[in-house]
Amino acid sequence: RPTIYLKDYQPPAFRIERVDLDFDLQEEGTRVTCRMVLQKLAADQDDLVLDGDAGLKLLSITLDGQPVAADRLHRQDETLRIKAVPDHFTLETVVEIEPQKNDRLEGLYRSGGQFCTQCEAEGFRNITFFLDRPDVMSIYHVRITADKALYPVLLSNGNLVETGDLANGRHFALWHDPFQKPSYLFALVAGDLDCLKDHFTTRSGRDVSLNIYARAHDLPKCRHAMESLKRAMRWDEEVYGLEYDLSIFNIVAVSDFNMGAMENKSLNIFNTKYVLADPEISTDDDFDHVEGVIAHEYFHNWTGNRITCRDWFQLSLKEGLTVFRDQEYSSDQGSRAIKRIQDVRILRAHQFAEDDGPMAHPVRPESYMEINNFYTVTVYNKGAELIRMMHRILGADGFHRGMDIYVQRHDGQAVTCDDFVAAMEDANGADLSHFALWYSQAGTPHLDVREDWDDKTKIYSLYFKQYINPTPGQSTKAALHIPILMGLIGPNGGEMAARLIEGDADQTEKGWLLHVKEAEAVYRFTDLAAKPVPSLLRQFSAPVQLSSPVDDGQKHFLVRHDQDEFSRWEACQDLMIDAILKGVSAISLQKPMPDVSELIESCAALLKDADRDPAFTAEILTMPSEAYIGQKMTPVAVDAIHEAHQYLKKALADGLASQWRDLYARLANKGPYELTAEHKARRALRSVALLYLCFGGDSDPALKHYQTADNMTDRLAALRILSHSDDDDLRERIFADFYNRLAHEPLAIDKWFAMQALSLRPDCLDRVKSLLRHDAFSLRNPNRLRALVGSFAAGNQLRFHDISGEGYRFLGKIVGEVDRFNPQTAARLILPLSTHKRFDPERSAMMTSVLRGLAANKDLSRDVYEILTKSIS
Ligand code: B3K
Ligand code: ZN
Repeated sequence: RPTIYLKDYQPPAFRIERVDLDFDLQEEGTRVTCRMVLQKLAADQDDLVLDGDAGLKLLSITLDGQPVAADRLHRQDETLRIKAVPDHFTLETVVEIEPQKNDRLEGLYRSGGQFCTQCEAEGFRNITFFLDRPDVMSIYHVRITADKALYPVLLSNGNLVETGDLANGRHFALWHDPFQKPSYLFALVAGDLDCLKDHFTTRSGRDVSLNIYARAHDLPKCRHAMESLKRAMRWDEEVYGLEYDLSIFNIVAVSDFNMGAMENKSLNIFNTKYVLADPEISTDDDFDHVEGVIAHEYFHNWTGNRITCRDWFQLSLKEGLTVFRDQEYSSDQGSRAIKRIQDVRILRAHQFAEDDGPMAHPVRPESYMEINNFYTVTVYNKGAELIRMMHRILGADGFHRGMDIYVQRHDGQAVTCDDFVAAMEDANGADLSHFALWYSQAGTPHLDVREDWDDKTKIYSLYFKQYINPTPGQSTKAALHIPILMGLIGPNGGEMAARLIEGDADQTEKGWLLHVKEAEAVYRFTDLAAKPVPSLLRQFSAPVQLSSPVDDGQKHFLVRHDQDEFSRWEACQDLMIDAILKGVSAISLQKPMPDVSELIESCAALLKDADRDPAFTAEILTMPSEAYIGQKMTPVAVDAIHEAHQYLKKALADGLASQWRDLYARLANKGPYELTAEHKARRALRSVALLYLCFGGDSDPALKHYQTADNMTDRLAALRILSHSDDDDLRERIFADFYNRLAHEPLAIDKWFAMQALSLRPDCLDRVKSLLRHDAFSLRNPNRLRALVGSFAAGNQLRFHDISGEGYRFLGKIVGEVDRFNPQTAARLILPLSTHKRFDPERSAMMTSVLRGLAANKDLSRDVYEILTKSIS
């Protein structure tokens, strides 16, 4: 199975000036006619080589109207070669495909009685023969014909040009997209859908009709998405000066979808999970996710669609940038500090782990076997961190000047990450060549910091040392340009003014911005009356692992006094992590558990002050996950981590029992549910209080919470607690109640499956296995599969990694089955096994034996094959 390399990139040999697609949608097969006008670009190329999946049934092919003789055609692997073509010609192919049997959910497929497409990255070649690569951009005309009663709605990209009725109860629609686009942005939808309509007037006065298509029953749940869309459209005008460019913008909700959503030009297709939002089925977090993904896909219209990627190695060009844009958008809608905390949690839990495992790759990868495996947290979230660092280094104004140049220069083009960096440099007269190493070097930098205080000279020094562990294919690493935002805090808790006498840094409103660029760097500050406490890496200004000179006492001080909220949260998390790690070693040495009274005191102080910012208090009092603690040690002490985690939770529960009780009572719902920031913050903190309140083993408050809930946030908070209960009757009763109440809402039932898969009860896996046979379960629906199997394997460290190895074997079996029809989702599901090197020899051996067992299958997909070979080697 071939590996594709960035260094082998060749520009396309042909241009497609125009393409006319004709879809004849039938129940038993779809005929696709594709007529393209081609222009040769490379004079030395005699043959045209088109991409086309092996499953395409070629019915006819003509060149300038003449059938192409069989001896001029050569089909091999996923290509069709047409020998000796002229410089400029029209090629027409007719193929038959079977969307009704397409369970891969790539290309054109039918799901729940409707047709839809997913073409990124290389799905278009499952629809027709084409130059299926992002640097071939063309103008599309699309005609769709289908049964009118079954598929009254017919959609594609761009503007609707014509519709009409045909014989035999059929009808057609003709769409024209005036913007050039690569094939991955093509989309088609046909179905019986209702539509929520609205409109938006752009700042230059263009009236845009906005439509969200969904099943009739779900239409009321589309309002939040619609409001989010309008806010995002306005925000992009105000912050980036980017305006929407057509008079129509459509969104379609689909329940069988491999990913979150897809930014097809003017026809975004969404997983229902990221469009539908309703208090009865969605938590407050779900509402935020919908808003974030709606914004993300909309923002792609400029960063992705108008300006796209030259090749798939440049994926972060559009994804990192667009994630950064959606993060900033969300920060502007709610609390910036909390958004940052949540984003850093995701980065650390998933991206740091990826960087530390066999799939580690740079933000701009150098090679791949299957591109779908590279839609990763590294390309997306670390990619967004790179953009964020440039934003910080250049300042907001400088960054926006760079964006303006990027858009002016490259509109309508397919470009590279280097082009983006060059625009930033040119707009600012800056040299980012050293910084750009972040794109090509994989691995999370470690930054060790030491301090020194000279009481005589009153000079405070900080010594930085950076290193990156080797990653696959990159054994040596160069020092990176790491921007460190920091402050110096005086004994009274205030920010200390100081003078920098050594080191490369800028003074900013938020503190010093240090530019650590070498393997070692020294900074010296003077004009200080006393030894400061350093507040390092404020706002998480760089995606690094920092080991800081700050001791426990100083951390408690920072929790109280740091003006940077992210750093306050960080200091408190560090203290919790420390306490748990000490607990883990106490368990293994059979020593008494650590004294956590000081931590309890700090938390008590936070609770006293809870009303000032309840949402922040909820974040800071939420303990780090068991999986995150696992990242801090090798091998991961699965059971001891759980025990130490429970120990700290119990200590916080008991040590602050009366505070939790008071807080819980004080935050009680005063009136019905509202989706305001104030209500959301109150619900968040109250859920945390409930968790600690029940931790002693008293389920009553959770039961009452569940029974009186008038929204999913409250209901799920209670259900999560009750899912661990060893009171069988209670648990069965509540889960049955939830199911019966919400059986008609697939997104709620996904939660029902997930909560059972995340249970810490010893019988969790048995329950998961029996749920596989539940009527409502199907391996073919990715949301359901992820809810049950994905949650168990990726979210339940204690039970998945049970020393029996049953969890591993279970996952192996499911992945083997799913891979036969949906490789993309199978490949994601297997990832928890790829971390076997982080576990003890016994677990590691069982994990690799499952991987090897799977690898023995000759029919593995390219997707799963790549993960297996990289994990086992
Ligand atoms: N660009 C799509 C992801 C496509 C994934 C293909 N395997 C969604 C997004 O990032 O906006
Ligand atoms: Zn995206």
